[in-house]
Amino acid sequence: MSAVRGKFISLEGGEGAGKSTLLAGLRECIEQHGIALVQTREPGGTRVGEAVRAIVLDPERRELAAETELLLMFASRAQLVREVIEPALHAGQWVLCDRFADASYAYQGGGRGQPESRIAELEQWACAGVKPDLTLLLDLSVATGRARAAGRGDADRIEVEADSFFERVRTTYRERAAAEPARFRMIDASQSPAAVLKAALAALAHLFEATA
Ligand code: Z5A
Repeated sequence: MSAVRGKFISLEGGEGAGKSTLLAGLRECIEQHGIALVQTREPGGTRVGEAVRAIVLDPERRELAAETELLLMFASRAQLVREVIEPALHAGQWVLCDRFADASYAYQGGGRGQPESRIAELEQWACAGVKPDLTLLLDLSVATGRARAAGRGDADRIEVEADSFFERVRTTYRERAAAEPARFRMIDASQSPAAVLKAALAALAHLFEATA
């Protein structure tokens, strides 16, 4: 067990924003600093969470109510916090997570219209105080994100939504970033992958300094 708690970094953004691409580069740089890292994703990251992921992204499950979708996202998150994130942070490891609670505010709140107060209640209960130290928001126009994601095969249950849904998602993310500037760093995701990585590493600099 380590005396120093690890750092928790989440990546957020719309479809095709480049989170997976950035994760690979970030992972390499963090490990080069000699920091033990756990990389995970939402929904998913545990056996229970991956089962939830299969349900919520299944395009055949058109019957899923917005309330059920929201609860399932938090069911996956509650498990991930207890099984993966909190034990890793407690052991001094860093956690790099592809999406976290902000995604529920953006997609289920902004996108589906679920009340923000209800999402906040669920966050308080399911996350038990675990919150990212830093959230990198990859901001990109819906059109560019969708163009990048096109041609990857069949769209999942959320990807089939209209552009207006993803515009609301983007607006909610940007509002959350503006409301919590100390936690969020918004990165222009229309830049090259190398420029996005450079901006992300600049945003991580204070975390590396705190660890040195
Ligand atoms: N969801 C939710 O509704 N509520 C929640 O609480 C949570 C999630 C946690 C997860 O899907 C879905 O769950 C997601 C939100 C919802 N639905 N949507 N839409 P996912 O994990 O399968 O997919 P995603 O999170 O949306 O990511 P993505 O679409 O796979 O994109 P990405 O990882 O951000 O992008 P990428 O794979 O790195 O890049 C996409 C393409 O662009 C690829 O060809 C790259 O080579 C290219 N790329 C990447 N970066 C660049 C740059 N900088 N320039 C040019 N091209 C680039």
